Amino acid sequence: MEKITGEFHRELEAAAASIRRANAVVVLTGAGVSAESGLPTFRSGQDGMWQTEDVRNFAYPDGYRRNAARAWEWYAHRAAAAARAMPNAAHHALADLERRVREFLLITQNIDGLHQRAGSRTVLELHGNLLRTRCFGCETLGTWPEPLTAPVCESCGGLRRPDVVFFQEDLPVRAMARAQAAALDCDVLISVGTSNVVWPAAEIPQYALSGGAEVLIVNTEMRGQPEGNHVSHLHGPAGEVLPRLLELAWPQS
Ligand code: BV8
Ligand code: ZN
Repeated sequence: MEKITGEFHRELEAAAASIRRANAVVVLTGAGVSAESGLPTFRSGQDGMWQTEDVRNFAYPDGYRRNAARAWEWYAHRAAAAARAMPNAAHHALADLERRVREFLLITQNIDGLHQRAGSRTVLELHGNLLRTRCFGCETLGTWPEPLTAPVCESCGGLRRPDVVFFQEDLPVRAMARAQAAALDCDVLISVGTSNVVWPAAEIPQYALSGGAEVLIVNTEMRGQPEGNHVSHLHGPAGEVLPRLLELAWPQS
């Protein structure tokens, strides 16, 4: 984490006080929370996945259908990497936070399942879950086949895909409605490791601000992040900032 300057320490202390006082806390996470588990993010750093692979060919319905075999293999490798990855200190800190706060909701854009493996219980997956597969035709759910078979559905012969939300596909309606309502009602929203560019998830911090909440941004890069009187930027890797935040909020433990 950046050298703990006086200013940064004061920001952490103030953020910790907001969390300790809060009755309802909502957390919104993105790929940055899994970066310290070794999973590449989409748009940050040199490992940004979208920098290497053409997202248009794999993560859009038409692109996926056109490149089905390659796209299926790309997702199968990402699913295997997610299954091999271990939750990091940020995931564990968020599971700990859930146990300490009266009302808590973790909303994630991530599809790697690491929050659940770290013990988080109320997890809302806005973009689906990479560890499940689904059929474009009959919606039958499944898990990854090993070795890589062609993505053909055994039930209807349709095309199989990962059970994730592609671009130009709607997010699960009930999950999004629940996320917006929780953000409107919470006292503190903590945004962790998201570039805030993918809609409609990117509007969730705005719901929290319009509901009068404090918004804490935990990120290694603050460009493009919400700003304002009720927004605090906690600059640093989530795996270091979040445990520190909890230590300050509940020092005895
Ligand atoms: C939809 C699954 C209706 C697939 C994903 C309004 C305005 C502009 C655009 C749109 C709009 N409405 C709709 C759109 C289009 C589109 C969109 O938002 N496009 C953007 C890119 C311009 N949205 C959609 O299509 C959504 N659907 O709106 O349906 C519709 C119908 C028809 C036509 C149009 C619209 C669907 C969105 C879901 C897409 N699926 N993933 C897959 O993964 O393969 S999105 C993908 O991006 C991932 O799910 C990911 O979670 C998500 C967001 O990215 P982040 O998680 O933020 O990750 P990123 O790499 O960007 O950032 C990492 C951050 O971590 C950085 O800030 C970095 O600094 C930080 N970091 C790095 N290391 C650390 C760290 N922070 C802390 N600690 C560290 N160690
Ligand atoms: Zn099918």
